[in-house]
Amino acid sequence: MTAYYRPIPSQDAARPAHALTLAGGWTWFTQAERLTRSGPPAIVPMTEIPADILHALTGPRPAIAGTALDAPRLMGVLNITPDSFSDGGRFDTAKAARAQAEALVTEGADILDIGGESTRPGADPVPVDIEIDRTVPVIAALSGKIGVPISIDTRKAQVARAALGAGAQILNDVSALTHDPGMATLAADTNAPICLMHAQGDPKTMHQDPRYGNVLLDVYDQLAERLRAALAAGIHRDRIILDPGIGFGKTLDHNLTLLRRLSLFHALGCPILLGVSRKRFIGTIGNAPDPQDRMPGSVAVALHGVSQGMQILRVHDIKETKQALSLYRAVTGKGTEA
Ligand code: HH2
Repeated sequence: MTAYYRPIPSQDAARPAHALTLAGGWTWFTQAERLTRSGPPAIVPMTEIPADILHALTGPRPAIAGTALDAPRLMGVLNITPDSFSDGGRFDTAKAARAQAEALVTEGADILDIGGESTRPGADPVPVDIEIDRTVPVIAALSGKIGVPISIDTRKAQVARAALGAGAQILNDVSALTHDPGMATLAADTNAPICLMHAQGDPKTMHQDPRYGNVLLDVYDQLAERLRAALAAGIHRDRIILDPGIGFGKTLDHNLTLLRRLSLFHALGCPILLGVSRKRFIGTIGNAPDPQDRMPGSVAVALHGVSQGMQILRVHDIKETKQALSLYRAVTGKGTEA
């Protein structure tokens, strides 16, 4: 019976001398929750965590495109699309997109994530040339001038290659190399850091009755499998970010089950990215049908992600999240610099 070990993270000021630092970050742990597919969870001391998992849990995460991950970092979302679920049509001219990019950086984004294809449930795929036309001129205009790395949110190697050519430094593939095999080769050849996100199904159909045996452990196993595939393709471990893919082929209950035990994903030994900003479950629980009204709920869940040690938060509302994060960091005692 495979056992999974989820560190129980704490930021309490009363840190025991023997506590271990989680992933070189801002949380510590002395215990783990041992999870299996058949029995109830059990809380075990860290001495019962197998050595290889302990190594994965405690190793500091290397910087990504020059961005250190020993503190939570904010990735600002910029969708240059007519149909993204929350900002579609707002930044779909090059001028508006550039202005928004500059605003996000001024407000405190550490990374800018630029996308030209909506992946919201039910979205239609966008042809490569259109995705390139939307994103590449904006990336070219911003690159080297905004002081933070740009990531390209695409599933397609041709788009990713053009974006890297224009100055993007990070790849964000919501299909985790399954949509276009060329992505793996591109990431391996260019050494560009890449985010591999879990999704069940593709955006067009993923919301139609998604099912899991055990959503937490299934997503964990599938991300572990994607990580192995990336390593086998020659992508260096230091260049890989993993993401449980909140909202991608998941019901409200699936999302909540994942969010409650996010720290499990640190056992994969890579930095974790969390994208919850303005997503549907926030509207459902927070009684906010309009995505524009979901900022407070998004900030609340982002801070929960920080308490679980998530290194990168993908958010639309940088200014508000930055303020919340600064205060959260100040009162939880690990400096005020984040
Ligand atoms: N979510 C969205 C898009 N890309 N990438 C990662 N790594 N993780 C996420 O959770 C994620 C993502 C969906 O949000 P958004 O970009 O705002 O909307 P749309 O796909 O409609 O453009």
